[in-house]
Amino acid sequence: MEYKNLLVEKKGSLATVTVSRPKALNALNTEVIAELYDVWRNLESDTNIGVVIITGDGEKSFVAGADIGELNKLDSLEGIKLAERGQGLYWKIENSDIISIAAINGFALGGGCELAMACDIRIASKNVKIGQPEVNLGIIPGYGGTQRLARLVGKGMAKLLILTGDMIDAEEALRIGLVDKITEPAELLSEAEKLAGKILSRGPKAVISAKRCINFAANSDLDTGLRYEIIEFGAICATDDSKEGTSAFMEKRKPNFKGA
Ligand code: DAK
Repeated sequence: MEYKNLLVEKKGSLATVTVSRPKALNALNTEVIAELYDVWRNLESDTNIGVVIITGDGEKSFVAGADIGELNKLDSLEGIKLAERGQGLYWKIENSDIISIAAINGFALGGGCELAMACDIRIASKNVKIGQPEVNLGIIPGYGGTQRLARLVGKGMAKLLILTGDMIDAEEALRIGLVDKITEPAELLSEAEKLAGKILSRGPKAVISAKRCINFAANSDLDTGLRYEIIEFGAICATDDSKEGTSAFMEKRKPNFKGA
C-alpha cells in the first residue's frame, strides 16, 4: 500500500513512522487511521522489527487530534464505527510485541494524545502542548482517552484535563506522568533512537514478556497479575537468551542475544 499520510523508515530493527498531513497539523482522518492499520500490520509481520518510533511531521505538531471536519458529519452509528476502528488500532499498538515510543513534537491533542498514550513510552519535546480538548467541541474522547488517561495519571487529574479541555505543557505532563521524559526539540528523535537502541540491545523475548506483564497489571488485580508474572517468568527461563544473559554476566562479557 502506498501511504499518502505516512513516512516509514526502517533502520535495522527500528522503524520510524511519521504521521504527515501538514495542512491539518497531522490530524487523523479515516485515511490516516487506515494507513496506520496497514503499516502496523506490515511491521508486525516483519520479524526483524523490535521497536517503532511514532512521531509527527514538522516541528509544530505530533497529531492535533481526530479530523474535526469528519467528526462534524458523524451520526450515532458512524460515531460508534469510527471509535471502534480507532480504538482497535490503538489496542493493537498497545498490545503488540513491538515496543512503541511516541516522540511527541508539538501539539498532541485529542486523538493525538490518545495515540501517544497507546504507545509504551512517551518522550516529549519542550514545545509540547498536550491534552484532551474534546469537550471544547461538545464531544468526548473516542479513542480511549477517558480510560488510558485515568490509568496513567489517576482519576482526579484525568478529570481535571478532560473536563476542562485544557492543554498542558511538557513540564506539567512530565510532572503528572503523562509523558516519561522531555528533551530539547532538536534532540527529540535522537533521544528516541537512543532509547530504542538500548531496548533493542536487551534480551528480545524478555522485553516482550516484561511488556506483557506490565500491560496485564493495568487490567487485573494484584494476585492475578503476580500469577501472570510467574507464568511469563517460567516461559522466559526456557529461552536460550536467559541462559546467554546469565552466563554472560558470570563470564564478565557482553551477552549475545539471539531472540530465541
Ligand atoms: N482536525 C482538522 N483540522 C485541523 C485540526 C484537527 N484536529 N487541528 C488543526 N487543523 C487544521 C486547521 O483547521 C488549520 O487548517 P486551515 O485553516 O489552514 O485550512 C490548520 O490545521 C492549522 O491550524 P491552525 O491555523 O488552527 O493553527 P494554530 O497554530 O492557530 O492552532 C491548534 C493550533 C492545534 C491550537 C488549533 O489548530 C486547534 O485547536 N486544533 C484543534 C485541536 C483539537 O481540538 N483537537 C482535538 C480534536 S477532537 C471519536 C473518535 C475520536 C475522537 C472523539 C470521538 N468517536 C468516533 C466517537 C477524538 C476527538 C479529537 O481528537
